[in-house]
Amino acid sequence: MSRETLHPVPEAYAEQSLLNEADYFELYRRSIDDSEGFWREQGRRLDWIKPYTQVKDVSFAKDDLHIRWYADGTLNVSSNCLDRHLVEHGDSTAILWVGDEPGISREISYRELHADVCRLANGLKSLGVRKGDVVTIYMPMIPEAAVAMLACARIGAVHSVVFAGFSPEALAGRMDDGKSRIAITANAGKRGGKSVVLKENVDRAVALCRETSVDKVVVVNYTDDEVPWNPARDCDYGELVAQQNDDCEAEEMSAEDPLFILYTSGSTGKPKGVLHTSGGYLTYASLTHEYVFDYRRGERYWCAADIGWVTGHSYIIYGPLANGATTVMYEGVPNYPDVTRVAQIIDEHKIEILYIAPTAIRALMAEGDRPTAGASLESLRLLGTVGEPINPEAWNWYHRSFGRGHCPIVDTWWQTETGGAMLTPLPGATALKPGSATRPFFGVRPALVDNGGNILEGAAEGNLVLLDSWPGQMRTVFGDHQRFIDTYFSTFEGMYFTGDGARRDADGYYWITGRVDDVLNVSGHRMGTAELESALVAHEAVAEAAVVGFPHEIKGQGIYIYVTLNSDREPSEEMRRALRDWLRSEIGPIATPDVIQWAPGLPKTRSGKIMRRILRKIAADECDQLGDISTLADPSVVQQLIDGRVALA
Ligand code: 6R9
Repeated sequence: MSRETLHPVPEAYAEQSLLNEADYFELYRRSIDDSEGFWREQGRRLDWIKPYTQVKDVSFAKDDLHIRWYADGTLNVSSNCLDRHLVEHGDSTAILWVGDEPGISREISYRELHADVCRLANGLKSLGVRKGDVVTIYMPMIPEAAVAMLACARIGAVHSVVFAGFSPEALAGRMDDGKSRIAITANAGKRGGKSVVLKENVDRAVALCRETSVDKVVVVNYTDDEVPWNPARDCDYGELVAQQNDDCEAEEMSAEDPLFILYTSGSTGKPKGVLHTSGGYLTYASLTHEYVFDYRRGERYWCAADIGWVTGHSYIIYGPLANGATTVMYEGVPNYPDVTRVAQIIDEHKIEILYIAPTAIRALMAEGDRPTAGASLESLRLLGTVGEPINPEAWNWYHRSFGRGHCPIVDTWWQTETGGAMLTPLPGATALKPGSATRPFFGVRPALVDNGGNILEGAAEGNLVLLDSWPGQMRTVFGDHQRFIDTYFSTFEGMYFTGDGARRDADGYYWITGRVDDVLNVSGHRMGTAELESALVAHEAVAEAAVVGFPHEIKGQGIYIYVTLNSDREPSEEMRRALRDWLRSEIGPIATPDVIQWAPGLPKTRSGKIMRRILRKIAADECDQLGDISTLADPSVVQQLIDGRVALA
């Protein structure tokens, strides 16, 4: 099937959606021609304590970079997600929590969630947490994780959620960077029938911290697991909230006060603390959630991400709750206890909208018809994907199996940095092409540029940039504003550089071709090759290492590692295992390499730069397409690497 197959907007959508195709074009034009007026209006979807008079104050110029939205307005994000729904919708379900084991679920109303958040907010205050403090959240997918995020927002503390799959070393690095003095965790988590160690990881991380001293660890005693306890530092979540009042006045925050930090990988060095602020971020998360999912109150909406990633922030927590939605929070994994789990959850809870990563779709697709055989899936009306390009085969399978051929699929392209969806279909307005994230959302001005920064017109392929700001844009790299400027605004003058490549077809549809920088996307998780390499060379046996991605059927990209050992070390299976374990402990299981190849030397230019292009070709088994290797300092290493690869296979 050609990837240009067009799926027109289904009739039911064209008639009943918030917007049809003509509406989209009209509103899009307005959002660009009168950006200030458009966003002035959209900001009103939130409740402001002091209404803004200023809307947009932005410059992308490298020497005058500033990004401010609604700057003189004040609000509280948690009030917008909770309090304002209480009068008319207090009893409707805010969070539908689905446990790891089948048959276990819980519905939490807006009223209950509000009370839980207030109690923890008061509890955090009693521990001395103040406005502007950074609170680390390292939690399983349980309702307390959402409560913790919202409680921070309520008192003006800045949360830094760290994915519970990260190692103590990675957690410590993030706590240090944020100078975080308090962590919220659970004794353990459950995922796919296994227990996940959390509190012990926090203990180890706290001991590793160099830049901060963590004086409080709040622990949800969620499972029966016994964990070591330090009475001077550890604090039982249940006891803490039991003593608290269930009302807590929300802190008045400026629109530009920080809401959260979320660490993400870049092409160089250690992970960056992406900082998002309050008013603009919530406006954008709420607006995109409503329009991208064509969301109506009362519908059950399931974003199957983890709160450790930005998708969980914007589309499990902030966007849906700002809109008074019922958001499903699932503790487990898509294939536990078996591959029918996702379909069973949809049927059991009559879920209308499913938003999930291509890697999960591909993993289920590998099981043929089994994941949806015998399921009704009658309640579903819309599907979505996020995190990586979806190949047309997986798109078609998703459409046919879960979508029963009639549910549209919104393929949403965005980034931790963008706060919300940027290129995306709107289900009532956009005819779909499998594999394309289609068109820009309101207020978004994408462009393609060549390597010299020249804007390409019409059908073209190039570097994806954004020409103007939108309210959900990140504001800085926490603690390192220069890195923010260098990373995003220095490659192409006056433009935000996404790090992605894309193609635009004759219909103006965008097709993301993947990262053009040294960032891998493994099962939708971002990983910098530099981060992996610096962890590898920190191992006592390693002299040098280079990491590249290669095409992987399920994960999208796999991790391929070339290692040169110190001269007194010998390659062996045992060494391979040791390096694999090392990466898992330095970063986490998501950094487990797929291939480790011993490299007597690496292909370098005369100036010492590793030519990754060559390493990528070898890893992809495209040794006949290496291109020009004459600029290498020692071209003979290439043949050694090719021979080494053959020996591996
Ligand atoms: C939301 C999220 C961002 C990177 C991004 C791009 C890739 C995300 C995509 C997609 C193709 C899509 N990406 N969505 N590529 N189509 N629909 O994933 O944020 O973890 O920061 O990753 O993911 O390469 O630059 P984040």
